Amino acid sequence: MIRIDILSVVPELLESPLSHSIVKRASDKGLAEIYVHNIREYGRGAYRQVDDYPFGGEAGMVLMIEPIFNIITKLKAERDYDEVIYMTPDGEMLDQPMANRLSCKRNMIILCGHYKGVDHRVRENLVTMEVSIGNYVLSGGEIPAAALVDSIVRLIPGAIGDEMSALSDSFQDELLAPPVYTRPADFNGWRVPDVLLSGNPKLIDEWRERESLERTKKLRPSLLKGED
Ligand code: 6GU
Repeated sequence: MIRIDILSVVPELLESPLSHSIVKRASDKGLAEIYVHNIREYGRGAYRQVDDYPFGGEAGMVLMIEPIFNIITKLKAERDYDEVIYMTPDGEMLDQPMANRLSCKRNMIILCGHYKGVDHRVRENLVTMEVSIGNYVLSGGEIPAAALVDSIVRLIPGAIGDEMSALSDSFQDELLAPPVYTRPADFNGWRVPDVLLSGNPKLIDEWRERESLERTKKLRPSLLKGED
């Protein structure tokens, strides 16, 4: 059982990705417990203030340390956490080996930034790991957190119907997955490769391996050189 606590000022952004498909199935089966906490509920005063102007002056608002400290402290009093992850474009890039590693953890907190980010003391004192999903900027950490959680949860044994299928994903063996086709075998003259209709498992396996290698060479040569 893996437990993930996600902290956000816009929890609504996380609702749909966590309540459908494989992530939902894993939750329903009790393979993963995923909770979304609204940081605003931990804000101070009648307005539940969670952000403020940056010291030194600059445009944009910064998430305050106090509400985040309070929620993390409360969660840590209830159980031990293996990681407190902050989603940020300057973090370590999410890739398949990172997802594999994190899928073996028990309890994780994922903090989503928003606006200009969080008070840096959160990162210096509370966060154990910083994760980015790519070299581009999104408006907040929620969509990246949803991507991270999906990449982790789908690897938990039992989350995917056919347990083999996560292992045959692209990247899992540093190769892209081969093409797949389904009926009809001929759509207006666009035909499925004959070998897939041959019924010969050995030929089909060989074709898939060859396609994987060729697609990787063409589309992601850096994977073959071990650069990614
Ligand atoms: Cl983790 N957060 C934001 N705001 N933008 C991103 C990102 C994270 N990863 C790539 N872009």
